[in-house]
Amino acid sequence: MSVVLLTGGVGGAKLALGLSHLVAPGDLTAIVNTGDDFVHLGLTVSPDVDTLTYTLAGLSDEVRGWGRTGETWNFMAALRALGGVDWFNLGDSDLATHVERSRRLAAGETLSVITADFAQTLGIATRIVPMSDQSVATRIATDEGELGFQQYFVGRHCEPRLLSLRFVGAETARPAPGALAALADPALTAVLIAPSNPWLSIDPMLAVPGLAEAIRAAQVPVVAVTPLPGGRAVKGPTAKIMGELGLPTKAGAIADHYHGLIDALLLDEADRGADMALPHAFADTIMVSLEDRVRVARAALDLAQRVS
Ligand code: FO1
Repeated sequence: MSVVLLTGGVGGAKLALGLSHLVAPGDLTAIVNTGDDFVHLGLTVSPDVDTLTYTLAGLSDEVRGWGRTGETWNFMAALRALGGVDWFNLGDSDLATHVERSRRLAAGETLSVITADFAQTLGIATRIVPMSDQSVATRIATDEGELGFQQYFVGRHCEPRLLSLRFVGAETARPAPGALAALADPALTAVLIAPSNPWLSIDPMLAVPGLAEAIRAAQVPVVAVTPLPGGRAVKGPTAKIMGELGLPTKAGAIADHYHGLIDALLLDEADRGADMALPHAFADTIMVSLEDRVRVARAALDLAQRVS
């Protein structure tokens, strides 16, 4: 059984960890959003790739939801003392990741190779594959003008009203080789879409020409896990964005968004009573403990098997 997971950051990393307990080592591939990536202080930061890596290595800060556990902040304090830019926080250990990644990128290596090496060094069996080795930058048109993803998300705490999104570079980007290889694997049994923000985290991936086509060509069940249990996002601006896009904050709007891509949607127990033609199942999708993560992963795999 080989499984592909399309994922953004924190929620997707939780599901990836659950899946890693059910799928044989090496048979799980997480294709990760890189639309949030940006160059900050001269360093290439890949937040979702790092969240996956730190989570699967047992190094993530569970409370903050990003960065490393046990982090220290001497670099930020020193930067602040110099009057430097401090709206985006880079912890001391996390900084090593960005410095080493940036050095290797400048030397001509791809994000895929660097990410795979980091994962191997940290003892991670799951393949962590960026959606593309070419730059795709999510930009958000708001009532305050167009903002880069991190400017919007961290700098402005998602407060401006979102009008539309674009993914700069997507037209000429290609899916990372590891993403296409995982989707073409004859042993592939399911593609799962994490409970990540469909507009901010999954759409950048689907904007890379060839990725959605490769998912469809795999001819395996595609199952999304709702990012909106009971009409509310666990964390982050999904519900706010849906409102701003004029969409009802209901499971049906998630099903509509993924229309033509998914075969089934895993809903939360709080969504019982939802009016949905698409095949679906219910589970407690809130992931706090490791058992929760494994439960949601199992429910998603069971649903995939049911619709296969
Ligand atoms: N999120 C914040 O809310 N504030 C930060 O200062 C911040 C720094 C940061 C540094 C490295 C990293 O990998 C992630 C970081 N994040 C921070 C999280 C990140 O901005 C978002 O959570 C993701 O891009 C959305 O998935």
